[in-house]
Amino acid sequence: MARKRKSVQEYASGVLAGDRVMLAQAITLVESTLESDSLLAEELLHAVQSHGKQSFRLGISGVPGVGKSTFIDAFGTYVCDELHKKVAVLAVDPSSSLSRGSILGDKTRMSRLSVNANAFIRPSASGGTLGGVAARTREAILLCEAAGYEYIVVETVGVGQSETLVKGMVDFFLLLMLSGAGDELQGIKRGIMEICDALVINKADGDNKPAAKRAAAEYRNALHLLQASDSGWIPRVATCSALAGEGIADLYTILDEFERAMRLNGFLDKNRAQQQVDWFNDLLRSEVLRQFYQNEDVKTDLSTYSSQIALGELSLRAGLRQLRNKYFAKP
Ligand SMILES: Nc1nc2c(ncn2[C@@H]2O[C@H](COP(=O)(O)OP(=O)(O)OP(=O)(O)O)[C@@H](O)[C@H]2O)c(=O)[nH]1
Ligand SMILES: [Mg+2]
Repeated sequence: MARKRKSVQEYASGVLAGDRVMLAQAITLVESTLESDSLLAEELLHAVQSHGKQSFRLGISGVPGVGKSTFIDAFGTYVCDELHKKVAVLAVDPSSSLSRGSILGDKTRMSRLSVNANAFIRPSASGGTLGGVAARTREAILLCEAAGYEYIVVETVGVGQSETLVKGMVDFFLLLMLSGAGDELQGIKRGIMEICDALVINKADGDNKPAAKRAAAEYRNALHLLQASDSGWIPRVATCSALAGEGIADLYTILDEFERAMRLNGFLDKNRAQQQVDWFNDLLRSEVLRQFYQNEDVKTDLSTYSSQIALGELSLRAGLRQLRNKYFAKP
């Protein structure tokens, strides 16, 4: 597929001017896995990096059907229309690496936000590993911020690894829940409680309202048992109805309180700096592994050693020692 190549300057000035079409094309460029696009993407990210615009990054997770898309539609519309801020919605989709589909960031469930002039919705990048998808989402965040989007929402399905990845790229992590669905079902383990900054019980409407309030009280008690995180922030519990638009403004108040406090105590910047370092280390680690396993000698040795080990002809220790001496020995 022939794409007319633009120069870095063309992309950069379009993005910095907030041109949505250019932004979408720039994201396509950084998502590209073509070696030939890689350097251009690097230069583009460098060219837009010191834009000096401020942003807040919000991660949202929850089991399928909990109401993430409906929530983002309501919340995003509120932020755009009432607070006059620009909102970008991105997604990390764990299923996309398997099916190459993209179930998140869907515009159909975000009917209001998708036509809002202040909003930008980008479906999940597909293909590659979950880590690869997440790496590209992270760069898409940077481009959206350069384009003047002040509120960046990153959505993911709550199935484990993707939450940790999203947590590592946002300032605030919000977990959407249902009342009465059972903690196990919703992946509520201690681990996930520890990474969330707010736990929000959705569908608190109609007959479901009392149960949602009860569940909120229970979670509040459970969260009290956890220690405050490095930031000093104690996770909040709230209820909302994304469908009816109830509780959305209250939730924004919580986010705003967090943002103010974390800018004041320096945690926001400190956390972002740490996320960059962590990210760099992750990428380096996967690059080293990739290079190692792509090496032809390694491939041959690995197949020989594997069959010897399977047959019991070689011990694990001996195999490891021999390969270590061959590939990592000091000169
Ligand atoms: N009663 C009620 N229904 C809701 C609410 N929020 C979402 N729903 C409904 O729940 C269903 C799922 O909502 P989605 O927003 O698509 O959920 P999701 O978490 O994005 O789902 P996936 O994209 O499949 O992971 C839809 O039929 C919504 O209309 C709410 O606050 N109250
Ligand atoms: Mg959805």
